[in-house]
Amino acid sequence: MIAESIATQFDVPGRLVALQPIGAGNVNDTYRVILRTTFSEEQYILQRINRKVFKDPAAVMSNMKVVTDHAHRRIEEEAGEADRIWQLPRVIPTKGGGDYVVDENGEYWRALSLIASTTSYEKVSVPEHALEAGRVLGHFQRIISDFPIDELEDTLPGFHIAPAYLGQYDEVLKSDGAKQRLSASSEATRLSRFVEGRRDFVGILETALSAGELQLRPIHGDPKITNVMIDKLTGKGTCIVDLDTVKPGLIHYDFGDAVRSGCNPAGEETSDLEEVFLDLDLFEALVKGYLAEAKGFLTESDRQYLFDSVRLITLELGLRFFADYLAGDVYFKTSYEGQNLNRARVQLALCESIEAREGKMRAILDRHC
Ligand code: GN1
Ligand code: MG
Repeated sequence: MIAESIATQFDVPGRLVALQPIGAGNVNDTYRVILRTTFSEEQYILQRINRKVFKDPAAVMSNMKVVTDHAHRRIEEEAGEADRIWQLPRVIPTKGGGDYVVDENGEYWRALSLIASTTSYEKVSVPEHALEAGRVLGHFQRIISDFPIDELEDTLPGFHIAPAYLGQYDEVLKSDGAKQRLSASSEATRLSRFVEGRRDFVGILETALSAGELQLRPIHGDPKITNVMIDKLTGKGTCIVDLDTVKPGLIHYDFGDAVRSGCNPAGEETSDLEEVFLDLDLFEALVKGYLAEAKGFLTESDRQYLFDSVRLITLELGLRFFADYLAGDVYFKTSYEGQNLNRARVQLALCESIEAREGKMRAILDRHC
């Protein structure tokens, strides 16, 4: 197996004992690597970067290196005053001193330090967890907020640009395969109507950016709940992982993504739409946790768009899953037929629930901002 021969090329002592696939993640392939020496055990995370998604994996690694170096420094500087031990994985070099290994098929592999004694969850059911998710995102955004964006490459052009996803969806709809899938399923037809009714809303953040109301900053890009690591000993959030999409963007993409994944108790993969809703108690907790860190760098305009970002990122992900289903599952990994359609149903049901709670969500934001 290729992964095994790759696993021994990083600068970690010991003989390889096991390579365990870690299921989470819709894009990259991830393994936990276990090595043993005569005296101890070493573990680290090995990942194959999905080249269909990330066309320039070297740029992904370069961003990851500079941002983690910066963040590690900031964590160290603040360690004396912190209420917890913040962590962030580091890129483990290869034995030759590089940041990644390219295999014989041209695939890129990287090694990251494992944040031991932490775990993450697919779903959130208690406000304490949502609060930690908000806090972890706010902390990450804060410690990278002074990193110059012109030193970051755009690893995924178009990522979170909602009007561009709508454009891709329109392109996909022109193909025969998409037309067939759409007409064969009443659910798909229903979703397409849902999207149609929201075309005017899709440009809201990009318009605010062009108008100078919002500005680009370094962002995480993918702060979904499974990327928020919770310390098993203290129950506190101590780390955010999955730094592929760190790049210049709007902090709103992150806030919206954290809320859509951290305040829907049913999670992304449920098939029971009745269970899907935006839980206001979870939302209030997440907002509190986020603002505890983010209050200092948010502008008045930033605050004005926080509610819209939640609605938009949820709609956007629904649209992305839906377009991928119609295109024949070319982007997100799937394990059963129709999974991307189901994921789209969940996100669009969540979007509807968010719309129904707009007044209450805005009131919560006003109370805490
Ligand atoms: C993908 O790889 P993963 O599972 O962390 C996707 C995110 C979506 C998420 C939905 C690069 O993230 O944008 O929100 O799936 N990442 C990319 O589960 O497209
Ligand atoms: Mg990711």
